[in-house]
Amino acid sequence: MPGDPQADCLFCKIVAGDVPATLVRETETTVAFRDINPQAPTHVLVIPRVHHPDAASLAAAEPAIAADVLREAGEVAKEEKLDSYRLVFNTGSGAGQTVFHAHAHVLGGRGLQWPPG
Ligand code: D5M
Repeated sequence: MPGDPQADCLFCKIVAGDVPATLVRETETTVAFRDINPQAPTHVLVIPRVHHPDAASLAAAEPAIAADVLREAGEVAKEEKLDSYRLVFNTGSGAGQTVFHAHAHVLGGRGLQWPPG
């Protein structure tokens, strides 16, 4: 079923507690944890507990949970005291997506260039 945990998904394993992560926040529908390979002083990933391969698929299937991810990204930024920050949803391997479970990158704590690479 869409949304069900996938045995081969790293982020489903983090949701299940089978792979350790440095948790920042948790809600009924989302988990936020520090990126293992930070690209900025603050680099947190916000993921839905349900499995969908990317942000657009999540929004199409479960829009309320997509909204939860966005709200939680804002809460992370507030807790990390970020005046400015960037939300990134890499979608597809050509855009750098490596984990095919929807996630928002919350990046901040340094100047961020535009356009991104
Ligand atoms: O983002 C996937 C991100 O996931 C990437 O920035 C590394 C991060 N990552 C990979 N494994 C882990 C673990 N175990 N803990 C925390 N963060 C992790 P993408 O947009 O798919 O490239």
